[in-house]
Amino acid sequence: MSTSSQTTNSKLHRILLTGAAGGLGKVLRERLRPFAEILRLSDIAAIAPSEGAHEEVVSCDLSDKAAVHGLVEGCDAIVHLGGVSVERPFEEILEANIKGVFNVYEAARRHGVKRVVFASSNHVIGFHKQSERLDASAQRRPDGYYGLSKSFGEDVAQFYFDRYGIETVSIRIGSSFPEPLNRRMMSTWLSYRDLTSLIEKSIFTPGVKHTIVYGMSANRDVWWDNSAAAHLGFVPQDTSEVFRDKVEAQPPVAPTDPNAIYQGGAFTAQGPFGDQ
Ligand code: NAI
Ligand code: 15L
Repeated sequence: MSTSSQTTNSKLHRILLTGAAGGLGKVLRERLRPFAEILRLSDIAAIAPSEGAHEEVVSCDLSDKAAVHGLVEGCDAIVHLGGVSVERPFEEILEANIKGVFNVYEAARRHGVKRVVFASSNHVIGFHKQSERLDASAQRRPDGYYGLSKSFGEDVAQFYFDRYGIETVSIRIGSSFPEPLNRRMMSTWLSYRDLTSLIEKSIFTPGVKHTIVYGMSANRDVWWDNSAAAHLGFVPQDTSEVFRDKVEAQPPVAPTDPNAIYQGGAFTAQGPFGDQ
């Protein structure tokens, strides 16, 4: 992060947001506005046009190396949300997530970007049981090609810190939606307010090296321990408890259902696809 382009302690000149047309991207388009003079919004899908000089809209396929290098040039930090966000055939994951994350970091290296916030996922550790409590050093147990791609992304982040000093916060997001959609998400839910706060901390906290943090609100029954990321100063403000009655009105989940066994829930049983 170049201090020369930092206008205050809490505002950069230009932040790149990939995945800007997605569910979280649309939310963060508004919520990241205070953190940069210019937000560069990018996606392979159509994005609503720029609403003023504080926004730049750039269409880009993350698997296109040259396009990504152009996209990253001139940015002070990258919030990398773009990619396939569910379990899909490996070839799709390979292009968007694996080549995509590599292209983003190579471009960051070439263009001197020193801070990345990487949208990792709980599916990096999805095959751990819900009875386990994990910290950031827990063995990774990806629950599919998607989880594998996020695991690769975390390794890329570590490599680019060790080799080039590019700092990253990898946020293993639980389930970030307006409200928890099922019993599993009572543990994994991350409110949009808490997501925004965590991204703010991830952009501006000095000296994060490569930090892994679990993205969850202050839920009652959690599986993850964020003490290794205490330096971020992230204190979640919301809790899934306020939705408990609504969620528990849903039919019970069978004890043999992956949603009741594994931290990654149904992702542990999706695929393979076709002949893979
Ligand atoms: P989303 O699927 O709504 O958004 C992802 C965006 O990436 C889409 O707009 C899509 O068009 C774009 N994209 C896909 N392939 C691309 C490519 N080749 N080039 C450029 N853009 C491409 O997902 P959502 O929910 O907004 O999640 C954002 C990020 O956070 C994703 O990386 C996801 O894996 C991660 N995440 C989200 C969680 C959640 O609960 N919403 C939980 C864990 C991780
Ligand atoms: C994810 O990684 C997905 O991107 C999101 O759509 C949810 O399925 C979430 O995990 C989850 O585990 O609930």
